[in-house]
Amino acid sequence: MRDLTETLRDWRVAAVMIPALMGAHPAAPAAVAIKTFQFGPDTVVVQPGERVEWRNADAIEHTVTAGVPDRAAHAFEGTLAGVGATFTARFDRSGTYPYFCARHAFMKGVVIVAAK
Ligand SMILES: [Cu+2]
Repeated sequence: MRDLTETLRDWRVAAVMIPALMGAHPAAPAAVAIKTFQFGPDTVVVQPGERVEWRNADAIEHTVTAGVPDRAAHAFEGTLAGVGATFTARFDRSGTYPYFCARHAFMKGVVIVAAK
């Protein structure tokens, strides 16, 4: 015969599992590597509400700065100090979001947010 503790434990497991099975967890962020002074890929396409994560593979500081050089938009801005540093931004509205590195203005990328 099952005791109360066992029944309660099963309910807790169900409470954790059901949202997971229903897809309640957000999608993993789209990944952009920053390596040898390049954003790779330099163009990512996500759906509204999704996130992009940049990860620095260089031993120097880069930034992910919204806008274009000399016209930073500041809608998102991350400073990635060295190897392994990450920055994540969530994009809720459809549109085209150019960005660049404020330390090395030749480094450019774009996030395209479009509903499927
Ligand atoms: Cu840079």
